[in-house]
Amino acid sequence: MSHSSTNLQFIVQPGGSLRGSVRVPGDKSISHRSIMLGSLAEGDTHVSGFLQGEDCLCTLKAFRAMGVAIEGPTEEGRVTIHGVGLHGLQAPAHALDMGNSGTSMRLMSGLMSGQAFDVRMTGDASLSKRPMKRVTAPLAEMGAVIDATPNGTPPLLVHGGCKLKGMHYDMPMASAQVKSSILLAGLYADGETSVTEPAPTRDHTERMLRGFGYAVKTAGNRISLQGGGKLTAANIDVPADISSAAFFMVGASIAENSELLLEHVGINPTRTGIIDILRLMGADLELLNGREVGGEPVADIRVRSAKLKGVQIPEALVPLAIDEFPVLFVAAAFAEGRTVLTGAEELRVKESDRIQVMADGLLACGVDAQPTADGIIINPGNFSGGVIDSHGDHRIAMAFTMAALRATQPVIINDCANVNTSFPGFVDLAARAGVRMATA
Ligand code: SPQ
Repeated sequence: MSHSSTNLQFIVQPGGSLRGSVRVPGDKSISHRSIMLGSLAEGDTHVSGFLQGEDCLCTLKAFRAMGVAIEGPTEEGRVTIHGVGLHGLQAPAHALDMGNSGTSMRLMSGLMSGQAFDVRMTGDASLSKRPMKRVTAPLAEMGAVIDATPNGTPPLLVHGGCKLKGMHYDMPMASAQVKSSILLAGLYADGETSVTEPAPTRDHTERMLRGFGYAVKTAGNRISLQGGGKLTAANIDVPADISSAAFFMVGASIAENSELLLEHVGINPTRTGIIDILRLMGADLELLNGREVGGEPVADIRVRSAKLKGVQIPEALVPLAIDEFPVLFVAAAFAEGRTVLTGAEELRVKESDRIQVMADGLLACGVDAQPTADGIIINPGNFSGGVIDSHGDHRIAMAFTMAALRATQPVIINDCANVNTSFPGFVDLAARAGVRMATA
């Protein structure tokens, strides 16, 4: 699956500008949740703009394997889910393969804890190294029984037939996946389940639960719900993923003579750290035609080339831009003055160790990048080009693709097949916008 052709290479020639209009594919976080809640709802859920990336397709196939009839996705991203209700899933005949997707594994751990049957969940080489104790430990406090490897990594065996009880969990790290996993288990628990988060994280689970008619209370940093309710089918229009748009925001900012319109981008305030940080760096970003689509704010974003400056990134913005740091480090490499990031140790447990892998890649291209325990220090200048190992991490591959726009030598990126996990069609879209790239 996602790691089968690890040798896909991006060969990106230096220079170019980004121009025209681009609509990047649908939001990954919202697409996952649309399948999960649509499957557990009563009635038919119609989704448009669904992300047909491998990660979301893993979630879709998992629910099909548990007896949910799902039509699509069509070429335009339409999916119809014939919901079976919160108690209508059936035991799958085989282990559920979550591929490269941390979101699938962690959110499903919560949901599967409430089922009557056992479920085994596996993942690829990268997912098999990611920490799962952050969800299995609090879920065990609720009464779930989940087996993992001695390191707390996948594969997981979630035992069925456990009686869950509601509880309060004070989250030690800012993680939307941990929050969502516990709240989704809470649907099956007796009484109230609540979490407090140390900093705001993406709130798509809470928004979508409410969209499906389930009461979720948010009071400051505390989010709570009562078990035993029901979900009612709803229609979901998935906006373009701001995490995918981010590559083009940075590309158009650093490449000379660029002017790019990014269409229909989700601008949920728990996701817009990339806009705030780029503006602090002096980027020219204009939000146009703001509107609300299916409970999520959306806008078109116009980006023009700008002279960027290095900044100390405010820690409060870190969880709001957590997936955008690989490409933000590229912006920093072409800015004037040093950029310092702290408070971002979570980057070390993503699809790769994004601090180390980005530092290695920047160094390979001639940039002074010093990794720290919880961040990085980037002294810009001297980006020539070079050979990058993406370590199978989609966001590393796409970040260095954009760096080539300002390189003086080609940028060759290895192990790029996993770009398909979040951004199918990236190569064609980037080439159409002005990136001089080919694959081998
Ligand atoms: O699904 P996965 O592999 O964890 O994907 C990533 C990504 O970069 O695409 C993280 F590596 O996004 C996460 C994100 O970092 C998606 C997510 C969600 O949909 O709830 C939440 C964030 O993770 P976390 O651990 O901070 O909760």
